[in-house]
Amino acid sequence: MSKGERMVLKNRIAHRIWPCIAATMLLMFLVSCGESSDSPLQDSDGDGLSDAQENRIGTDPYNHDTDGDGYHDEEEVLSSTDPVDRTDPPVVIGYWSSWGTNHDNDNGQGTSDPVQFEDIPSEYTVVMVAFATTTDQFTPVFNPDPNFPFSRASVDAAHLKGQKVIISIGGAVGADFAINTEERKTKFVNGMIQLIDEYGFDGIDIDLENTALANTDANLFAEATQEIVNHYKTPRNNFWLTMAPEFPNCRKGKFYYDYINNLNGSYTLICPQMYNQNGDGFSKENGEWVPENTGVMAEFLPVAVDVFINSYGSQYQSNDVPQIPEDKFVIGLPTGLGAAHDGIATPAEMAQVWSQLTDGNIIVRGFMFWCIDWDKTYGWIYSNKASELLNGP
Ligand SMILES: [Ca+2]
Ligand SMILES: [Ca+2]
Ligand SMILES: [Ca+2]
Ligand SMILES: [Ca+2]
Repeated sequence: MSKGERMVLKNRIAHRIWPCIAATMLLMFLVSCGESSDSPLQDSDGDGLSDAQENRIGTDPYNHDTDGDGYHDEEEVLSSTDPVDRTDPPVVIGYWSSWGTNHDNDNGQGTSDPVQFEDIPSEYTVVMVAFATTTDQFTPVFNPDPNFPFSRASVDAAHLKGQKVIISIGGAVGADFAINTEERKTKFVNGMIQLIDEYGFDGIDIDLENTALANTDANLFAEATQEIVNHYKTPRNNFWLTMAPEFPNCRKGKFYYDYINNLNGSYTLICPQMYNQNGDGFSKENGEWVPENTGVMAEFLPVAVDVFINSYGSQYQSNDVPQIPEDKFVIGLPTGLGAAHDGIATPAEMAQVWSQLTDGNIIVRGFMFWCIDWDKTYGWIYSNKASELLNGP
């Protein structure tokens, strides 16, 4: 383990311990004074902690999520993460196929082992339920395969495991959204709200691809997204907005460039897909081309992260993407050979990249994986490695 990694780990461990101590001291204080009149129960921001409690532990009594990391103040105190550190907790995100199993014919890996929702390991702290699609270009449709039961009770059970459950909109197949009129926008928003209410999802994930990008108006769709987020965002409810754009679609002139910029300040996490782009890539400062591809991900990923986080080399057309704060940036990868055509990193390459980033003092929020069933097929090596890199062994 490098010095940088040790420092990061040390900081994370310290960050996990102090809220425990703070919470215990707070509890002792409250018990000893019996919540007397000089300890007001007023909870100005409705996050479950009283103003007095918040003043003692150093969180903002007028902001339900002091550090803006998507976990409200009480949630962080109860789970012993640091309520004033935007990188804690880190995230391991996985896509769950509500139809069971995936196959990828190009790499000769056959089909994946299907995963029942309830069997998703707790190493995955955020589960993206794939997918809400459409048959008429604007009404969201979500019909999980009856062989892979999924209901509101599934979401409740995941919450007990500490998992967030997000509905992902789009995907590569059957999601030909074309949100390009006010009428369609309204129908889409109402349909999503109905769907979210039915299952109790914690947020939405935008994964529009292919024709949906060509036929959907980025500005109008950003308005639709904001309306959904506003509908659910309450002091006690951190409704999440995440995105998984294919990285080339973030460039200036492409859908996600405008879409992301329109939603600055509103999104929780952005998880660019760093795979399946047939050797597309980014430029180094000297103009040297660094492609995405299986076998070269240890070279590609640090450059790609730099490009997004630091607007690195934005003088190059390839690198002209929206700047994303590092605590809102997640590296999107496939879980092995069966999960994608190209852009597959091994767990060893993930570790190499993580080490290089942390040595350079870059702490991104975590890893996103397509997909959980292929991770299972390969013995959970991806979620285990990500959890180890982010939380320690
Ligand atoms: Ca409060
Ligand atoms: Ca607060
Ligand atoms: Ca927080
Ligand atoms: Ca935090």
